[in-house]
Amino acid sequence: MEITLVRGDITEQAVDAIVNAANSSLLGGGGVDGAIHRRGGPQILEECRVLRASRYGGGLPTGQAVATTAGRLPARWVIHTVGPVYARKEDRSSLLASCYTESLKVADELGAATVAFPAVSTGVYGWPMDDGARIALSAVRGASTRVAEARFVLFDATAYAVFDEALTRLTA
Ligand code: AR6
Repeated sequence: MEITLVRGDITEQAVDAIVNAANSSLLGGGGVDGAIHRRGGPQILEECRVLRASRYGGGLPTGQAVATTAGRLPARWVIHTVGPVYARKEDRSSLLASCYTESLKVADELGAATVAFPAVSTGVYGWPMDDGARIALSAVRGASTRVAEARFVLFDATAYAVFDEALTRLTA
């Protein structure tokens, strides 16, 4: 699998699936989640509501992932995952790694060959970017998947530089 890094907005990625850094309610929020629902339109939220009513009445657990279609976005699917909150003691790095490996499992089920990820948990949920990048890249690199490209979409120059350095270290 090829791991690529781009600086940009995940809602503009023409890939098979983009990953959303959601919360367990699946009913939207700020950051990446807000941008995806805003640009993707009401169809995504409608499907999230159905998922809540059918499978996730108690919310989508941290570290798990589930897909909807992508509404008006250029991608075909949105894979929603819930990252751990950095400050909470019960939340562990393995849960952040799980966001990536579970998203790749869902991508395999969908038959998605190209998947774009944001830096899950590194915004509102407070995870330090360098640690978040290391966990993300190791999880994706170690995953057994048929996904051909995992693209990390970093919102700003600092995040891009941190991921670039972490990727260099991982592949050195
Ligand atoms: N494209 C790519 N990356 C982005 C974009 C974008 N359009 N917008 C923000 N980022 P966050 P979290 C970066 O807060 O920490 C929501 O309210 C951002 O700079 O979106 O997992 C949810 O509903 C940061 O590096 O997600 C949850 O309640 C990274 O994406 C909560 O926030 C993740 O930031 C989840 O928090």
